[in-house]
Amino acid sequence: MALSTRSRTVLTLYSARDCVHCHRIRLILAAKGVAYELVLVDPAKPPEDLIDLNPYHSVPTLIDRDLVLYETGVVAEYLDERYPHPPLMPIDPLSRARLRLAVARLEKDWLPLVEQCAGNSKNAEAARKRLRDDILAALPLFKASKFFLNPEMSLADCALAPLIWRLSSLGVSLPKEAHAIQDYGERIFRNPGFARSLTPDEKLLRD
Ligand SMILES: N[C@@H](CCC(=O)N[C@@H](CS)C(=O)NCC(=O)O)C(=O)O
Repeated sequence: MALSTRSRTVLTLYSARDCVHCHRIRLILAAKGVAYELVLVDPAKPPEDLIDLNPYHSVPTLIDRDLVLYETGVVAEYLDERYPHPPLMPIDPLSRARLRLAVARLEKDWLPLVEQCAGNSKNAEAARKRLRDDILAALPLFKASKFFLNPEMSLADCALAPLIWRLSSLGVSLPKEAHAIQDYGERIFRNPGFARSLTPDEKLLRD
């Protein structure tokens, strides 16, 4: 499926139908207007070609001619360097380090909770509470700048927005006082690139 006409398709992305990690990569590609072939797979039953390409059989997996990349952070940084416009990282080392640390914390603390929120078990309820509490504790950061820790959209937003998009479908509701977080999400969701980043299944996750 070609998502943009700005560049010829040379990339293939193996992606799940609903996955925060894959969504992060689709959002980066959409923000940069890069066309690619999207191969939707069931991560529980990876196809033979993905098994041959990636020792972990995981998605997202990106193919750029002879290069095969996996691990979402590696793919994200590669795409930002391979397609420098618009840049999704600031120029100065201090801001870059701050954003990288924010992404590392997201990957460690928040994104693993997404899978744990599924279902009605006590563990799922605990994961929803932890996600809600953690996000609310970060409210001042959402108020501090237009995008996350940065005046422009960055790789950190591409990691965070897929999570904010899913909150209500995960059963995590935020109080009215936290409208800065909803406002932050809306700023990204109303960008045409965001709509292009969604699979049909992900479109249904939010009204
Ligand atoms: N460490 C991986 C995690 C990505 C991940 O958890 N992907 C899931 C789909 S949402 C997956 O491929 N699971 C199947 C597997 O890992 O075998 C990354 O950063 O890319």
